[in-house]
Amino acid sequence: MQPRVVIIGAGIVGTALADEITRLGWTEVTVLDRGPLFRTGGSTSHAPGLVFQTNSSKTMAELARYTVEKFGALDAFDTVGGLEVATTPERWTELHRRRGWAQAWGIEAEILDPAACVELHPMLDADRILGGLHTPTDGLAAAVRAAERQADAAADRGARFIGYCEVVEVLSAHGRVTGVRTRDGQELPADIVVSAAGFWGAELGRGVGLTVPLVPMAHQFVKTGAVPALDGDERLPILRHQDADLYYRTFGDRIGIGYYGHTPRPVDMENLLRDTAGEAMPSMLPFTPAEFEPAWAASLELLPALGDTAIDEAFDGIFSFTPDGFPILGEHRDLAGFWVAEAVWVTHSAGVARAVARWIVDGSTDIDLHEADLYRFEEAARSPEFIRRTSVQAFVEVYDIIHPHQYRSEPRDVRTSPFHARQRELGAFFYEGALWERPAWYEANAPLMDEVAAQGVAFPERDSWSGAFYSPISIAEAAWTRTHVAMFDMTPLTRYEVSGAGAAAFLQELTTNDVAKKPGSVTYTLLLDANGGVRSDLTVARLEENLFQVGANGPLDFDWFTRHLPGDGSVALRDITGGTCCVGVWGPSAREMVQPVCPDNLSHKGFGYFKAKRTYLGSIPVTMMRVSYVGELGWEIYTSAEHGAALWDLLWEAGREHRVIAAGRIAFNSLRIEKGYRSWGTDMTTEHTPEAAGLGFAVRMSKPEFLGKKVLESAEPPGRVLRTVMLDDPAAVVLGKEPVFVNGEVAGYVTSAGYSATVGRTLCYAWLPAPVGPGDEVEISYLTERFTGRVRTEPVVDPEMARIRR
Ligand code: FAD
Ligand code: THG
Repeated sequence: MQPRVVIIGAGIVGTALADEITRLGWTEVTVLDRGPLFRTGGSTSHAPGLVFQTNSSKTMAELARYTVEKFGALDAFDTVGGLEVATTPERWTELHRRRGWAQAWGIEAEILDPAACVELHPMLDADRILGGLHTPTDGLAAAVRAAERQADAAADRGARFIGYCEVVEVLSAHGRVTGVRTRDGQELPADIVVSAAGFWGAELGRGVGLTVPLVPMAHQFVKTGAVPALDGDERLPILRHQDADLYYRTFGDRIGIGYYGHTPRPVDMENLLRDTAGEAMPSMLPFTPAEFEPAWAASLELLPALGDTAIDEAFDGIFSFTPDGFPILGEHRDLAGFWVAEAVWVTHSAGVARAVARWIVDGSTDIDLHEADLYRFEEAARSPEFIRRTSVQAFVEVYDIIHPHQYRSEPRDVRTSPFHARQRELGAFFYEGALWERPAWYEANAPLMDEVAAQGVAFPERDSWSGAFYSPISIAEAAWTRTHVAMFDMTPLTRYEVSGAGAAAFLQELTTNDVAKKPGSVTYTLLLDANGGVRSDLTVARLEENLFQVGANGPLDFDWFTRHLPGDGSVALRDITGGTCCVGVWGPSAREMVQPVCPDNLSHKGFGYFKAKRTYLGSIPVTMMRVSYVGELGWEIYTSAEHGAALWDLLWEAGREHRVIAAGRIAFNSLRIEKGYRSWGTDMTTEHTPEAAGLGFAVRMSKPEFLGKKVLESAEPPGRVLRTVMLDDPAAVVLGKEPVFVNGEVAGYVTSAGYSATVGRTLCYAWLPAPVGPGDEVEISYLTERFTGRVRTEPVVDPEMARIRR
C-alpha cells in the first residue's frame, strides 16, 4: 500500500509538493488549508511574484532556475527579465560580483551601462544610476495561478485538496505520525505529514516538540495608481534598487513597490488574527504609511514619472525570515514522518518541492540541501532569543552587501573556548562561526611581519574588498607555522564520543574507510549518502576497543549519526564539544616543544602519524592525536574544559624558547589549501562523489558494506573534479564562488581560496571539467577584473609528506 501523505498548507509550497510527490508515484496525497483554495490568505495569495534567480548560494540559484522552468511550462511565468541597478560605487562593484555568481551557477547575466538600463526600463532616470545587472531569464511568477496549476496536475493523479480545513493537532504513536486532527474534530490518518504552513510553521512545529527557526515579519508593499507615462502594454523588467531597499514591478500601467527599509516588525502569532482583523487576509497587516516615506522619496528620484501618480493600495504583508535567510527543510528526528518545508520564497518554491519530494519518497536528494536543513542549527541557535534577533537582522540585511567573511555582529561571545582570555591578551581579531568566537589573526604577531619578510615572504597589498575582515599578519602566522611552531585553537571543531559494544560496527557501516583498526589509531573517513555523495568527512580515533572520538563538521553529522544509531542500545553517541577543548600545536619545532612536558615518548617511532594517545602534559590529562589539518608535524591536544586555561599556559611556557605563536583562522585556511585538504560544505557536498572531490583515497571498497558503497561500485568516472588553481599575479586574490573560464567559456567555479605564504600566490579550489588538468590555464573573474591562473598538481606544499611524517 502507498504511504498516505497529508500536506498542511495549499500555498505555493504545499501545492508544488503535492505535484512533485504525486509525480513520483505516491498518489495518496491530501492537502489541507485553513483558508479558501487557492487564494488561501497565506503569503502566496498576495506575493507580487518577482523572481530574481541570482544568489550567492548555488543551491538557491538552482532551486530558482527549476522554478522558472516549471512555471514557464505551466504558463504561470512572464519572462520580463530582471534588472538590478547601482546608485553607489559599492553597489556597482557588488553587481559585478553578482554577475559572477550568475555565471558560476549557469544563469545568463550581463552588466549594462545606464543608457542600456533605460532602454530596458524607460522610467529610470539615467543620471541616477551607474549601471545595472540584467538577467534576461528572470521574471514574474503568477503565484496563485502556479499553485492552482500544480494542484490541478496533482489532482489529476489522485490528490485531494480541501479548503477551510485547519489542522489543530498532529497525531502520533510510538514516535511516528499517524494523522492529523482538524478544527471540526475530524481525524485524517497519515503516514507522512508535511508542514507547508508558511509562517504558521513555527507554531505547528511547537505542537510536535520541534523548533522551526523562522520569524514571521511584516514587509511593506504598495501599488500606485496609473502612471501616465506607461500605456500598460510595456513588459518592463522587474527592478531592484537595493541601495534604497526597494524593488518594483508593473501591473499594467501601475507600479508595485516593495520595501525592506522600514523598522523590522516581527509578528506575534498569538495576536495575529486580532492584528490582521480589518484586512483582506490573515497575512496582511495594516499599512504603516510613515514608515514608507523614505521609500516613496527614493522611488521618485529613481523613477521620476512616479511623480504623476500616487499610492493607491498598500499593506504590510507577512512572510517568514530565518536566522541565515535559508529555508527550513527536513524531517523531525524524533517524530518519524513529520516533515517541514517552510520559509520558502515563491522564487524557490518548485525547486524546493522537487527536492523535498525526492527526499521524502527516495530518502535522499540529488541537490545539496545542507544550507537549508532543519538540523543545521547549533543548540544555542535554537533559542527563541537567537532566532528572533538573527531573523530580524536577516530582514535588515536582506539587500545589504555582505562580505563573504563578514560574521555576525550580534549576538556575540555566546561560545568561547577556555583560551579566550589569553587570545584577547594577544590581540585576537575574532570571527564568529557556529556561535564560537574564533581568532582570525593576532595583533601580537605584527612584529613577525618584518622578520618573515626578511626571509623572503611577500605581503602583497589588497584592494579594499579582499582587504576587509583581513590582516596581512595572517601571512606571517602561516609562514611561522611552516618554519617554527604555532598554537591553533581547535575547540570549535565538533567532536563526538561513540561508545559501546556496537560502536566499531556502527562506524564501519556508516563510513567509507576502515576505522576498525587497533586502539590508538586515527582514520580519515567519509560519510556518504545513499547516492554516494559526500555528506561529511571525519576523523575517527579509536581510543579503546569500544570507545571512539569522532572529529566532525557540525550539527548535521550529529543528526546523521543519531538517525542511523542501531535500535538495540549497543551504541551511545555524545557530543563532547562543549565540555572539552583542543589546541593544535603544529610546526617543525612542535616535538621539541611538547616533549619536555610529556611523560610519553613523542618520537616518530613512539607516536606515529595518525595515532592517538591518552597521556599527560604536566599534570593535565590529555588526549593527543597526531593529525594536522595544516599539514605540519604536531598534534591536536584535547582536554576537558576545566583544564583548558592551564593547558594553554603550559604549552605557551613550553614554547617560549621555540618562539611559539598563537595563529588564527586565516593562516589555518591558507595552510590547509596548500596541503590539498578539503573543507566539507564549501569544497564538496553530497553533490560530489569521493573520487570527484579528490577523496577516493579515503574509500575502502574492499570493506564488505558501507552506506553508499553500492552506488560507487557502478559509478561512472566523474565529469567534473575539484582542482587546485594557482593565480599568476602575486597580488591577485579571490574569495570563493567566482566563475572560472577555460578558453573564454565559463567552465566552473571557485569554492575556497587563500593566499599561500609558501608559494607567494593565491591558491584556490575550483570545480572544473575533468579534462582540465595540471598545467592548464584558466581565468577567474573577481569583481570588475579577471585574473589568470593555472591548475596545479596537489598538494602544492610538501607532496612527499616529509614535513608531517618524521
Ligand atoms: P503560504 O502561502 O503562507 O501558505 C501556507 C498555507 O498554510 C496558508 O495557505 C495557510 O492558510 C495554511 N495553513 C497554515 N496553518 C495551517 C493549519 N494549521 N491548517 C491548515 N492550513 C494551514 N517571494 C518571492 O519569491 N518573490 C516576491 O516578489 C515576493 N514578494 C513578497 C511580497 C510580500 C508582500 C510578501 C508578504 C511576501 C513576498 N514573497 C515573495 C514571499 C512569498 O510570498 C512567500 O515566501 C511564499 O508565498 C510562501 O509560500 P508558502 O506556501 O510557504 O506559504
Ligand atoms: N581534525 C579532526 N577532525 C576533523 C578535522 C580536523 N574532522 C573534520 C575535518 N577536520 C576533517 N578534515 C580533514 C581533512 C584532512 C585531514 C584531516 C581532516 C588529513 N588528511 C591527510 C591527507 O589527506 O593526506 C591524511 C589522510 C590519511 O592519512 O588518510 O589529515 O582537522 N580531529
